[in-house]
Amino acid sequence: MEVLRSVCPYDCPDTCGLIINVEDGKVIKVQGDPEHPFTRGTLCPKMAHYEKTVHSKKRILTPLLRNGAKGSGRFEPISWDKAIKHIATKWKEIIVKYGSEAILPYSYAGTMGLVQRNSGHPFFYSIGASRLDRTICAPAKQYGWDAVMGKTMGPHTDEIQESDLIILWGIHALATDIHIIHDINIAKKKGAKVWLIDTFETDTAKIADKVIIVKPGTDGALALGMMNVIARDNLIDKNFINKYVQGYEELKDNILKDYPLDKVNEITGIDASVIENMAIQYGKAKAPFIRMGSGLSRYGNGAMSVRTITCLPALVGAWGKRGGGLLTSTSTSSAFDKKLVTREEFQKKEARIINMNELGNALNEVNDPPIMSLYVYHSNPAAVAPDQNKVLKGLSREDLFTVVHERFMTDTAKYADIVLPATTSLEHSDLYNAYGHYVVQRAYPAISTLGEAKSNWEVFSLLADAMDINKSFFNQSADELINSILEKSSSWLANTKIEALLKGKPLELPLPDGYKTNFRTPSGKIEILNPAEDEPLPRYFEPHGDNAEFWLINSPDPRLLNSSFNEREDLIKDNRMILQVNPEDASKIGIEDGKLVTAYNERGEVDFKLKITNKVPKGVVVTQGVWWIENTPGNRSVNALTSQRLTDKGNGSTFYDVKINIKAKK
Ligand SMILES: Nc1nc2c(c(=O)[nH]1)N[C@H]1C(S)=C(S)[C@@H](COP(=O)(O)OP(=O)(O)OC[C@H]3O[C@@H](n4cnc5c(=O)[nH]c(N)nc54)[C@H](O)[C@@H]3O)O[C@H]1N2
Ligand SMILES: Nc1nc2c(c(=O)[nH]1)N[C@H]1C(S)=C(S)[C@@H](COP(=O)(O)OP(=O)(O)OC[C@H]3O[C@@H](n4cnc5c(=O)[nH]c(N)nc54)[C@H](O)[C@@H]3O)O[C@H]1N2
Ligand code: SF4
Ligand SMILES: [Mo]
Repeated sequence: MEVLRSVCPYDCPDTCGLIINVEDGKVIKVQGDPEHPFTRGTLCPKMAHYEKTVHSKKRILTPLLRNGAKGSGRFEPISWDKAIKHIATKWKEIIVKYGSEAILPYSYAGTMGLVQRNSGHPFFYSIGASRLDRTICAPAKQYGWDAVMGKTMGPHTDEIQESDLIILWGIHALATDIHIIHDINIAKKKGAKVWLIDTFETDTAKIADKVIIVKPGTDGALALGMMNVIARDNLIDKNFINKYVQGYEELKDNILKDYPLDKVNEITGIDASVIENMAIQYGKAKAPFIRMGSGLSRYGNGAMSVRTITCLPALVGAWGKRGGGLLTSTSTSSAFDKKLVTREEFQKKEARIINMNELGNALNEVNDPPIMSLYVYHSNPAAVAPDQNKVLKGLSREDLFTVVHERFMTDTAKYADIVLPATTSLEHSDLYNAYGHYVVQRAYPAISTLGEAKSNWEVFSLLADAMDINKSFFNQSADELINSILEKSSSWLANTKIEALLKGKPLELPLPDGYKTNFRTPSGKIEILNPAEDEPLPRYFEPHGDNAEFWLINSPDPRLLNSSFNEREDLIKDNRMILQVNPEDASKIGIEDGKLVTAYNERGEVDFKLKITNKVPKGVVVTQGVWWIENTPGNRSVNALTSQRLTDKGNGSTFYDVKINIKAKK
């Protein structure tokens, strides 16, 4: 038996180090790497049996050509040679007839490795395809942080261990950032208190001392209310503000005038006394630490909500204290030069940009040129993109030539003209950086490729050859490309034990002394007042909403990762597509626990199994997970209800800014 190292490739802040046991070319066991400083030897339930995904009977193992209606999932095997020739011929025809922008790539986060994730970029730049604005996740969160903190580095997760008040704000850590619980538990043993601020009582409430339920999309108002009390009671850190903060006096005038507690109570649904108490405890904490998730940023006011909350630690000087601060995400991207993969310079002229959240519109509306071909890789837009009915209508177009490179027959793959089989992360090489900690790692293949599967990099090399482009760049292997990136390593990496990285070991990047108060903004200070913004000071404005009765929260399920892991019967045997509803709301509509209901709004109708629970407040309903349609009780999954509307800044998705009505299923 061989024991090898690898990295979890999924879009999760934890980016775990893996220990893989291989016997006769088969993965027989997967464990967390005890030497990985954040993983610390444990894995989430999904990856604890990654071998069931890697060796799943549902893997696609040969190229496939459609031989039934679009969406039917009927295909016949073809050779790689034929598949690549077919695609190149079609694309050459489309380019002659409509121009290269008629081709649209669609990819996101099936694998987070630097090379495999980005290997389509140099290819699509070279052929002049339309560009995709990859904003489905949380660009509004980034925007809100940047508006206050600029390029300041996020605090190390070890800080949490030293905090006396940890606030999990819009993050279901038990599902989406499970290893942070380790740090929280260390702090709790020393007496720290933990608060959870969410729209309903998630399972993360189990580790919290206090759960604060806020109306969807109103966190910005909550933060303004807290700041009002902090200013009123002079709970500020004056020295810190004088030295490091821009715009406190201006903010103070505004919040005292515009955000009295009764108004904030009305907006957020939280009692004025609770807000007051939160502010006082936050103001008096020695080293309060906020871990902010993405949930609250997926609204029409998401960037402003994040920006407002990000001002809180500045008022109380949390940045100056060991254990204090606020973490939205860490950035390790400057460790490796991504541009060596993406190669924007291969573009001859700037092609148009299409927002990935607006795929439904892009495929259906009149465009010049129209989108005539879609190439999907490591993403499943038919399930994960908002406004599913529009997306499926577009994918059904007979004149749209769709290619999907996938490991499984996803909702999107079922609409393809050609499906290409993809490797799993244990079958290819890559470099990984993280967004929830400061560890980077290189992974080598642990097993040979299964069937005829090929990695993203390999497929783009074949396509480049068939399209006669950039042969010298695409003729190198993924390993050669990785080595060339490491040879030109950043100064950050050069100061480390790079040999450990080459051996496939996790490598913690060193943080510069005093980084927490090195504010990388234009003014060099924390910019509560940001003169470059059209709203120079934080303020509250309402989310989009819809003309319907209930807010629909549709956030991560611990057993899935976006739509990944739908192949895993062992994980998802039961409790799929549950809609959690408050008892009073359920009795008002006259619907019973365990029965099928239909949720609907102007965009679509989706069937769920009802669960009546006090964990959800009145006026809000909750479903978790993005399910493949074959795993739902009806013929649509949750995104038939969500909207293509964008965030205030960052062009992001607004998944939770959605309202619905509910009726018993006929
Ligand atoms: N198991 C699992 N892990 C995952 C994922 C998954 O699908 N499953 N997805 C991965 C990806 S791609 C990402 S981006 C991250 C996301 O992970 P997180 O950063 O945790 O963010 P979200 O998943 O968007 O939502 C987290 C919480 O925000 C809450 N929320 C929604 N609206 C509001 C609001 O207005 N205010 C407040 N305070 N809370 C609100 C939701 O109820 C939810 O509990 O997780 C990653 N990890
Ligand atoms: N309703 C609702 N919708 C959401 C969300 C939500 O909270 N609610 N979350 C949103 C968020 S935060 C995100 S980030 C997006 C994510 O959306 P996606 O990036 O589309 O993520 P997945 O659904 O995990 O789909 C990834 C696919 O890539 C495939 N894959 C894995 N590795 C490889 C590989 O190496 N090569 C190729 N070619 N394929 C591979 C997997 O089999 C999988 O089907 O979803 C969004 N959608
Ligand atoms: S999904 Fe997240 S928690 Fe689970 S193994 Fe991967 S990185 Fe770790
Ligand atoms: Mo995401």
